[in-house]
Amino acid sequence: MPQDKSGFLSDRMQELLGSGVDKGSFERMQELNRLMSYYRCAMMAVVTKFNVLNEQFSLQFDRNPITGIKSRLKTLPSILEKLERRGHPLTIESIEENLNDVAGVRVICSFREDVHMLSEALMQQDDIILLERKDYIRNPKPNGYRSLHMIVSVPIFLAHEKKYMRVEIQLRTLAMDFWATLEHQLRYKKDLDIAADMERELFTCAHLSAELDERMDGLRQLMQAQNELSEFPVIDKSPRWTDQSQNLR
Ligand code: 0O2
Repeated sequence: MPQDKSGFLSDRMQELLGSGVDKGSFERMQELNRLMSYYRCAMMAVVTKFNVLNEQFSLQFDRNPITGIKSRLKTLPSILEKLERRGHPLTIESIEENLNDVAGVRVICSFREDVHMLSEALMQQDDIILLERKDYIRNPKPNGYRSLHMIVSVPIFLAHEKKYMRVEIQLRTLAMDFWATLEHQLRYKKDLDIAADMERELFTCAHLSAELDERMDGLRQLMQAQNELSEFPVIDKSPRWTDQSQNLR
């Protein structure tokens, strides 16, 4: 983004909505609000799907595979910046056509195997279309980032029509989320190129968090095996905490 951030934004807003307060710009503003509200509905539909899966799996396995669900809508400045960076037209149609991550849902899981189990369970639902899948758990990013990303298309049911909207879903474990959240904060706060030794340290931390996931998976498998052999299986009767927060960060 150029030096003068507010100047950049007001120029791009003008391009998107038109200059001055006329009928055209008012209509475009309404159209933009409508689009953002469709994205919000799609986001809510995906959150509900995961809440239902969590409920069902917690009955089946007597534990919650999901420890938290967060969601966010991309802000207008961030939408404009991304369209510009990718060389797409700054129009309302272009947002829907070219951006996959205006609506985002992040699902935090207890264990690694829950991530893949939940993604498969979601994809078995016949109203959801998978557009893209990136498995950064099996193939982490060079900096150590791990998560499972999916771009899906979900229907929202409006008064007189059914409309498909795209939502970006990120599934990760608590350990992956811990690393990604802090890494994002460190990068964001600095807002400059990260030093090579800091990069290495972050990579080491990513490796440690992956090891933690592996060991916790091992423990869970061990306990499950013991439980299966036991005459009196241990059933977790403690109350379940649910995350009601709706913000990605
Ligand atoms: P925000 O506000 O978190 O959404 P694209 O999504 O099209 O821009 P790309 O690179 O194909 O581009 O998408 P990718 O790799 O699927 O990653 C997109 C999102 O994943 C990012 O969104 C982050 O949320 C998360 N992510 C990807 N790489 C990293 C990383 O190295 N560290 C952390 N902490 N998060 C990462 P945004 O747009 O950056 O922001």
